[in-house]
Amino acid sequence: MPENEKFYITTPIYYPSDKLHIGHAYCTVCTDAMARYKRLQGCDVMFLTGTDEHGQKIETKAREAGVEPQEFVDRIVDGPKGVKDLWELMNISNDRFIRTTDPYHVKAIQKIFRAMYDKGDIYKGKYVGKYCKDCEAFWTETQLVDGKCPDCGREVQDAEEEAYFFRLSKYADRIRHLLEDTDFLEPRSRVHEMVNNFIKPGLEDLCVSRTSFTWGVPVDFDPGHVVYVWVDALFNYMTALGFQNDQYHDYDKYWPADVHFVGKEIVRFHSIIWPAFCMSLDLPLPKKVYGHGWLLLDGGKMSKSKGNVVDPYVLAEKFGVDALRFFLLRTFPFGSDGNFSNELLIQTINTDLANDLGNLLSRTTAMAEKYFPDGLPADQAEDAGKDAELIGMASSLRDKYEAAMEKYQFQDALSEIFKVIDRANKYIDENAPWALAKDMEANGARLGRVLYNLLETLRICTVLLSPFMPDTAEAIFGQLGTCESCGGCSKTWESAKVWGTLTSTVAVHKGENLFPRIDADKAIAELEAAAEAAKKAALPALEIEPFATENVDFDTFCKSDFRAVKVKACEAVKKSEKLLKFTLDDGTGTDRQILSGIHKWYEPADLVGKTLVAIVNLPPRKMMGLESCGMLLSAVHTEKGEEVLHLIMVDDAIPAGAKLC
Ligand code: ME8
Repeated sequence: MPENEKFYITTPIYYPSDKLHIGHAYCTVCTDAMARYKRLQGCDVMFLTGTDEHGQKIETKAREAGVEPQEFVDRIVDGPKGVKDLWELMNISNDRFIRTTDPYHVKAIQKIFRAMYDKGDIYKGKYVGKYCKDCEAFWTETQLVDGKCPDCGREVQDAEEEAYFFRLSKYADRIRHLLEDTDFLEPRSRVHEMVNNFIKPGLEDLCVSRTSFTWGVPVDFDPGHVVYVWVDALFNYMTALGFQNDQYHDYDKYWPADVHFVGKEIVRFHSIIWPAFCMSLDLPLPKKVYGHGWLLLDGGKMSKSKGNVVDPYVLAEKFGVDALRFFLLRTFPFGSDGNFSNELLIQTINTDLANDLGNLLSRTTAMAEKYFPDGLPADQAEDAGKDAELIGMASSLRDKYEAAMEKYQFQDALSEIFKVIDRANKYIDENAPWALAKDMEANGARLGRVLYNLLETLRICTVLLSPFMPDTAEAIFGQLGTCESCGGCSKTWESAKVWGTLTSTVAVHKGENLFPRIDADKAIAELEAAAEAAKKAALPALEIEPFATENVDFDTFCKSDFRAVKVKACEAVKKSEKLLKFTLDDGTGTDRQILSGIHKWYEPADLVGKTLVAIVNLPPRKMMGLESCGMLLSAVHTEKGEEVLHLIMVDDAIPAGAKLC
């Protein structure tokens, strides 16, 4: 029992993004479940998250938005539906939130950079190589894949500038030993990736300063240089505890971190570069880095730039935050990639929560309330033959759950809980409480015991579910009548292993249905409509075609004969959805017929009498069997992704046939 043991856990610090998606929420929800589990065990937990706010990418985005970088990040971190809002929505219980623009962090980074320089691990040189702006990562030619960034597949830029370097190569052997001979990095598959892709080809020194932009921590002893964003970012795990600053005073208590949870694409930074920085300063290494997989959508990584993101706000509003948290933790093995789909989300909610847990809870509480409205009877009759298996499973659940949680296998921990829930549902059918209730005198004591066993099983499961669905767990405890007399002792970690903790004469309070079944077809249609609307809303309000880059000479231009024409008649062409047939007065005395594909924007009757502009010396062409002699001019642009067209209408005072030049 790790009571009062310290446990320090972190998420990566997020790039401020105006569109954090369910993939981002995944890592933080998993970290939160782990932190809550450790608190349940009685640990003294420090759970840190935050934002990584410096770097060229942010500087560029701020410039595009027409604001200063600080204003830009403030808006995204603190603003409506910003990073902090999202964590509040997802019920994230972080103890601390660091922003790398916090002044205490900035000053600490300057001291840290200087300390590594004084030690001789940072030296001045010249950087020649490639840089991925999106990943804020430097690459050598040989590390590129098809000439592109090996992490995100985007184009890289040539980079050449005076820069400071960190002697990463010096630590290669120690890092290799750390990776191969200890369980510092998990899951194990990530160790092979790191050793084969980075260590074996030879670790090169790392460029740790930039001069081509200014949005970063200035190197205080060399103006013009800013500290490479990953130095700034990685040390957040220490500065947030008070390392090299007086803002906090928990460094001695919590460092080294027990585990850093990080996505697989940033394992390199956390398992090679980060321990090397710690080694350079002779600081204890974090105990573990766990590289989790990605949530994929249609087989690809969710990312805003690909436009395939899933909005956690929409899902949480529709299904509830706890159901969403539960889905993320229950469905995807933490170390591997998983495919997100709305169908899977709804199926998981319906199967596990509505059917299995929901049914167990509502059947048990409904029967307990109906048969024993004032509480279960004190006199209860055991039937060891019928009860032993359920009691055995519920009593041994905590150990199995703990074994899975200690390996960060949230899916397995939940699976163990649901095996017990499943068994309890069968127990109801086997013991048919409704049949026992027919003769209360003969069977009342047995019925009392059956219901007690079910309530006690539910209580144990709920204690262990609480790190995953904190609010729901409280609501279930309320319905079970847990802790009304004991003052909290039946919700504890200790009590999850002690069968019989619930007061035997407990009175339940059947409440609202916590897990209503979702109509999958309806919900999916609504989600798709919401996604479509969001996609549209994200499109630029107005788009105009790029201007022609090739010049046209004056004589060629003058060959086009533009004339004012008056609409004498206009009708839709039969069997065509697009075409309108115009009969036009072009001033020659002979009617001119022009066909134009504009029915989407105009009703024929509305155009009669209008003065339009036509180019009249195009060769005639046939459309739907009808001849078109010329073309009407219109203006086109795109609005929220939709093409919009306006016919060019000119002053009616202009006579038919007048030449436009
Ligand atoms: O990497 N599935 O920040 P970030 C699962 N600032 N996880 C995902 C995901 C997906 N589809 N998309 C993103 C950074 N993530 C750095 C970290 S730490 C010192 C600096 C995860 O905002 C991603 O893997 O790009 C990472 O762990 C986290 O979200 C933050 O990503």
